[in-house]
Amino acid sequence: MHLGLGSFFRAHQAWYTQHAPDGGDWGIAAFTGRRPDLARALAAQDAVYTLTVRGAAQDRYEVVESVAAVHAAADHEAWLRYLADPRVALVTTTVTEAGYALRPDGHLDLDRSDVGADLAALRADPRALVATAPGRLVAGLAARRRSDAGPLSLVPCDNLPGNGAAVARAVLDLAEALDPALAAWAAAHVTAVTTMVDRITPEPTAEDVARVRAVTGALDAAPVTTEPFSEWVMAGTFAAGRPAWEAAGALVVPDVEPYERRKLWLLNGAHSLLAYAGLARGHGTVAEAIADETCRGWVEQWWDEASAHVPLPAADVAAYRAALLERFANPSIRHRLDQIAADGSLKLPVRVLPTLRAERARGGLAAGASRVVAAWIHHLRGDAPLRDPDGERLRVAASGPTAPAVRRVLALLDPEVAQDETVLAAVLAQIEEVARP
Ligand code: CS2
Repeated sequence: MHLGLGSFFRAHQAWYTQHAPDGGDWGIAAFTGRRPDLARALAAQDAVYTLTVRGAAQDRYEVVESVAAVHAAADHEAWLRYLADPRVALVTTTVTEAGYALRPDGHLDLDRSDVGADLAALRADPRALVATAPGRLVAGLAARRRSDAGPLSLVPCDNLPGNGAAVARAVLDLAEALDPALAAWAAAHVTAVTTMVDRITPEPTAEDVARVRAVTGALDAAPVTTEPFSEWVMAGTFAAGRPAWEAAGALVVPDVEPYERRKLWLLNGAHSLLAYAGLARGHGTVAEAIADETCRGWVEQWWDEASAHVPLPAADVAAYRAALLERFANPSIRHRLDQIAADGSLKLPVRVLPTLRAERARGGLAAGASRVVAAWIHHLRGDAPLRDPDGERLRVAASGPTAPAVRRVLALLDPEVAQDETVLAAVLAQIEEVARP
């Protein structure tokens, strides 16, 4: 099963399943996170879709058939029915960083109104329709326990460090609040696998539909476009088996952390920098921003700083950086900066702050890291619509005279960093720099 039917899942986990030698023995029942549109469009074409893999020089078209059924979130009865079936072995999730509803301390935010509403609904009726990812997972586990359907693994595929432990925390915290016996059952029967996922997959456009039709003749209302590069690294126990994803290129390792740092800091950190600095400099896409010498120099500086804390051989990191430059410059992938700019309050703490703290601890200036923060604050101070779960609070904190605004935003990000006068001064100077035409 999959929760979070969207482009990335269709270009990544579904693609690996399609390419696993035993993929034909498996099928994925995929559920949308919120909006039902994609489930409707895909259901009308038997959940089959075209994946366009766009390189700088040529495109490849592939028909993906590993998704067996698609459902809207509202089809909660189906969700519970599948999870009560012992043949279901895995639930992969792509629900964004915000979707796990975790507090900065890593525990489920039971004060969040949607989480509280789900808890109340489940207390009243275990089959009630719930909205959040933790709510849906816990409702599903309760159904699985009632039917004694056996072990299961959760496989989160979002850009969170230690995402296996994170989803386990979210689920166990909610289960504990609902029914400690359910939490005990889940702890004994459900494992959470940690993953690093990577494939740049922008939101599809009407142009994708037209191109697929023109080139392949297929009338596909929901094609996906992605890049040739793809990585999936995982660690942990699969309690009820899995497709042979490693035969399709996935890596199964004892520890994901080195890969996770490399990807979250170098790729995603640079993405956030390009998003905020690039938008400030009038760019619309990653390819445009990386072609701008100034942005590119800032990215290199950030990479020099972050690389020092990636526990992989220097040659590997250098090769990864070179590949990233090519991936970012891929002219066939229109990856919009405003899409990446969303949810900065959740992204910066995992993409940039670890390097900032590590650099300051060893007496460095952390200018590469602080520039990402500066570009973000500049974005918060602008008048483009903010997409962030903490948007209202951030907009207020970021308004008015610059120096106190920077201190207020930093305090929301990390109170300790907000006390660091060196970082404050750097951020102030860099906001000016980012804003300069
Ligand atoms: C991007 C990611 O939107 C974002 O924040 O940084 O979606 C990025 O494209 C993927 O992680 C690439 O694997």
